[in-house]
Amino acid sequence: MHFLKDRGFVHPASSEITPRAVYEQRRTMLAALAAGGSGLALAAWAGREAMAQTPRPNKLAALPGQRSAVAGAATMERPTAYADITTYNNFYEFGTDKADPARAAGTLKPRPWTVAVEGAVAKPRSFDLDELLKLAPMEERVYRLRCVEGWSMVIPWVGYSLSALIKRVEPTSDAKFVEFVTLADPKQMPALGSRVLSWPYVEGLRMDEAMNPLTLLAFGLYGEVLPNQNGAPLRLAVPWKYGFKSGKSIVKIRFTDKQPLTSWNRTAPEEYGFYSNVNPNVDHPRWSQAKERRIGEDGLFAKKRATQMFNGYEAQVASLYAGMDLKKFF
Ligand SMILES: Nc1nc2c(c(=O)[nH]1)N[C@H]1C(S)=C(S)[C@@H](COP(=O)(O)O)O[C@H]1N2
Ligand SMILES: [Mo]
Repeated sequence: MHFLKDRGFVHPASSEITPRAVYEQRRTMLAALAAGGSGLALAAWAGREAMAQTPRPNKLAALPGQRSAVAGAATMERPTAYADITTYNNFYEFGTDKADPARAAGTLKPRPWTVAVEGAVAKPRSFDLDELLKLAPMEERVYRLRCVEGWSMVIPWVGYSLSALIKRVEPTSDAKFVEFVTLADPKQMPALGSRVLSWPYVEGLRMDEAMNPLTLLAFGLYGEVLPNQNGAPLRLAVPWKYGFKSGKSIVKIRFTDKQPLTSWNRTAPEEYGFYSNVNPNVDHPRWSQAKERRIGEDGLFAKKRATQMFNGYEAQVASLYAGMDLKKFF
């Protein structure tokens, strides 16, 4: 089969830290803070702790990643459980129920896989999955994911900045936007007959958004290759935008001079704009975006969390939108 289980792999990551060690580390840190430690040290420590809480679930092939140096790449929040991340999904090609993708995506074949990179670039070409896996060092990045529906998760991805791939193909001065086209194969995807969306699933970013170091080409999560339902073998993770901007199972990346017509924008233009930055002050026409339900915290007394501007990545990305009316460009 495509992905052999690989339990023998020696994974030298922080996942080997025992819960006990993590607990001791926390005590040390709190003591240091009480003694006047800096917020920066706390942030660095919390990031490390988040990584330490992400052991491999031992279900798929290992895909370790080194700690990322990208600012904002390690949220302090506790990662959502692997079981939740992999059973509560939006992947409409496999059905619209949250449980459908985990149930039905076994028919997706993530190998062999090629991604065509074309359009306004000096060096258009196709990349085989194995080439993509080796194109840049894999990093672990713990990102918040905020779905436009009002729920969120914290996902420890493995991947590298999309910019690494973009630089390889040398975009021309005509490249103002990037279009992402995902797989649409009725033999592998049972729900392509449904008309909830126009297929293939198309998404897009402005060139500077695509080049931002936070924009991640993800190949794995929790130290393993992506489960099919999360967009195997590669998908995007754009943490400051609503989840639907992060297309799963990408087969084509096209550079254009025009803003791409995305599937959601085509289906419901008054509800889903091109930018779709997470913004608690701009409501969806049919519901508020001020709060979110964190998956895994849905007990009887669980409080909703306040949604943060740019999903908490304001320091890293607000400058991309300086001077823009975010109510107009929603
Ligand atoms: N191809 C494709 N990509 C997709 C979707 C989809 O239906 N098809 N759903 C999007 C939405 S709405 C969200 S919230 C995220 C969910 O990603 P996850 O299931 O890995 O959490 O994937 C996005 N990418
Ligand atoms: Mo979503």
